[in-house]
Amino acid sequence: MTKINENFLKLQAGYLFPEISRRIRTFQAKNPDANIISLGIGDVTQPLAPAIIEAMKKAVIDMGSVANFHGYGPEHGYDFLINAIIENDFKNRGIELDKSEIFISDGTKCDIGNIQEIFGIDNTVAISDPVYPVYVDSNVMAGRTGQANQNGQYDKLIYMPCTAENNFLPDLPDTEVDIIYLCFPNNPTGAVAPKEVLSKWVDFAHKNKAIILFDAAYEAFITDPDIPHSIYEIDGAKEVAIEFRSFSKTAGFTGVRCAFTVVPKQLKAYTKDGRALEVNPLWNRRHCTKFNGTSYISQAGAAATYAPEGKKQTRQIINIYMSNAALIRTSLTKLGYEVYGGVNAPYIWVKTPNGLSSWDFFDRLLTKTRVVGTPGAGFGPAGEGYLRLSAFAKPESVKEAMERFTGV
Ligand code: PGU
Repeated sequence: MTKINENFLKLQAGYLFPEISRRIRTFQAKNPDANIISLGIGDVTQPLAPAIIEAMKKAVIDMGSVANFHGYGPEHGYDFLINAIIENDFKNRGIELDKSEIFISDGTKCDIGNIQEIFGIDNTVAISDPVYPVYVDSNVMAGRTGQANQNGQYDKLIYMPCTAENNFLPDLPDTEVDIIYLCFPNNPTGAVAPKEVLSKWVDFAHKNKAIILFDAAYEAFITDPDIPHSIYEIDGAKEVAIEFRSFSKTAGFTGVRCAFTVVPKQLKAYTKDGRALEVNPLWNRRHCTKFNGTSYISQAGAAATYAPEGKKQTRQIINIYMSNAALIRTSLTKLGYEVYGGVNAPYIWVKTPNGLSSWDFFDRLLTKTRVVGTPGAGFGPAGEGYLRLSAFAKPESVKEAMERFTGV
């Protein structure tokens, strides 16, 4: 008799984004003529930059010749990409990394979902609330939580509420924790963490012998020059943090797939009898065993984002999304909404009007305006009463969506 992993039965609903798609499909089936605008899932809409297309075309041609064909690549990723990452994303900010500390993958979603596998099941996990739902769900699946209560909070997880009162920056937990998930620029609130906030977390992790899992998938959207792009800009962070980066939003790779994870050599975790061990070889072992590398073509495209033309072109695309964000912010503010984010992040966090629940506001928007957002409650209990709008839509769609908002 095959037993299932009963931890999956603890999961409360379907994964957030397929659930939203299901509701949209139901609505569209009943209203076939409705012209729906999605500001829901954070998925890019602009085509890839020409420099990326050129690099990927060349890589495809390589694959068609005996001399330049590429089969399984190195599990870590190709040196041409790793070296470009080290130079451009880190060295430029005063951070020295070794090639063996970078692991190229096909997405931050998989990496951040998988990383918890190398840590013991009895670790106490602290998670900002609201946040990208993968952190919670992957720990539920692993069995690191108990059941959810009626507020949607899982037993044994430490929730760190991020509210307007604390500027959407989590307070340090008052209990001991072992693993801390931080996401800056934040999905969904759009909040960013200044240096002193990150330093506070790095100190806390040192004191608690804890590890920070730092999701920086949106670092390219930071506009404020004082905001760190990497947690390694903080002294001592290499001893306590793993950082996740993705080309998905930076370079429009949601459909191409390429990302990377940084696991510094200095980072240690502990055996039950208190021996400190390097984490890097554990992740290396896991990565090599369960992953066969990101496609050569994707990595060639990713490397093109670091060449001068690629840099310029991807920046222009990010600017399009950030103009969308600015338009959403100003339009909704004019209409009297309380809005956050959208300045250093591609998400706008909107307080629902008249105390509506997140899902009620989602339904009202969809039926009255045919605009789709993401209910804040889907990102955690503290997201209740908010809706997230994504700036990744086409500019003309965002413009029209904002016109339709006047009719809510
Ligand atoms: N990390 C964060 C914080 C994200 O918001 C997303 C995507 C990812 C990682 C995924 O990165 P990949 O490298 O593309 O795997 N969040 C989107 C898409 C939803 C999803 O399920 O990933 C969003 O709308 O929140």
